[in-house]
Amino acid sequence: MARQTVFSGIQPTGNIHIGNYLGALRNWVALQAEYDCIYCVVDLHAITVPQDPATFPADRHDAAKVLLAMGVDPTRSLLYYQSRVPQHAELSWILSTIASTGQLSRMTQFKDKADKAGSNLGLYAYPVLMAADILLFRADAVPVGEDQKQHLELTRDLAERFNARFGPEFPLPEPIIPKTGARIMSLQDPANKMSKSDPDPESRILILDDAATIQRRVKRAVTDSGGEVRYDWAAKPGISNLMEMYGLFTGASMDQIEADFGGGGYGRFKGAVAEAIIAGLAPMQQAYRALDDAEVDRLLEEGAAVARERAEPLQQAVRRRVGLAV
Ligand code: ATP
Ligand code: LTN
Repeated sequence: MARQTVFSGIQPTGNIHIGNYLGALRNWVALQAEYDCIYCVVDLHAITVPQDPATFPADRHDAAKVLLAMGVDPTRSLLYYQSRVPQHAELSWILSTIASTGQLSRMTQFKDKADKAGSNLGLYAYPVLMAADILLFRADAVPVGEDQKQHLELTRDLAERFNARFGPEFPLPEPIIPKTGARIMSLQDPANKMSKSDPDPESRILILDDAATIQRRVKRAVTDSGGEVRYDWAAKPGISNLMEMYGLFTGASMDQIEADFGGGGYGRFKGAVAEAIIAGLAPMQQAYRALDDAEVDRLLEEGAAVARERAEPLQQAVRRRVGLAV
């Protein structure tokens, strides 16, 4: 049987953090063993909030570099910048003609971002472009964090609607969301997710942060009253968040962490969390430093060329369905 296709994307909107890694990127790397994987730095999504044209190319390059350093392997998977493959935008337009404006108005990410940054048509249409990314390659599965679940549902709705109207073209993609780590919370406010765009840098740990920064941020992480290390999101969200991070970096279960650190106070546990994160990120940081910038550019352009060739017959099938083919 042919291997199933996996597609996912990340916005080059700031530095990649451990929430991105534990929620999604860790799966990107692991899935390469079994699936035909396509990974995309979604620069067209990123410009739905204002980016500085002078620094954006460097941000985009850096996002690609971090992905390579984490283990996205261009000899096994496709990796490219979204804007270099024009079929994404073309399919997005076609899907926009069957997308419901009512459903788009209900997307929580749109509501959040429109409240903060003001709205524009691109921000509103953002989930349609995401659906186009996924459906362009007929992806079967999409590794993402919890916050993207609603967008995946919209993608499936659009695929179903297209298939009903124009004939069976798209499989319905399944989200791959991890059981733990799907929603890593801010270190400063465990009620909000860790995010690249949070104005407070103390709220997150970046993949490239040095040991002293990691130690400081974990030490200052907001924790709950009482000194007991117990996995309980309702009563102890700050500690539960740190426990998930520790568990994911070391392989320890929540029960095991409670047995090892339960009564030892927060200080000892936080020290161990920081050490686990530092050790977990070290190989990525080493790999990042070893990458050659010109080689990274070359790999991304090569990925885009292969993606364009692969996308074209698939997109031609869509044009045929809609009555746009010559
Ligand atoms: P922004 O704050 O600019 O929206 P972000 O930090 O949410 O950025 P994205 O580029 O939107 O990052 O997301 C990349 C991937 O990381 C997505 O699959 C997303 O679901 C996942 N992700 C983002 N934040 C978290 C988090 N706090 N915990 C787990 N997964 C996350
Ligand atoms: N919307 C996603 C990024 C994204 C994506 C995709 C994820 C764009 N296209 C396709 C999975 C599949 C985000 O904000 N994290």
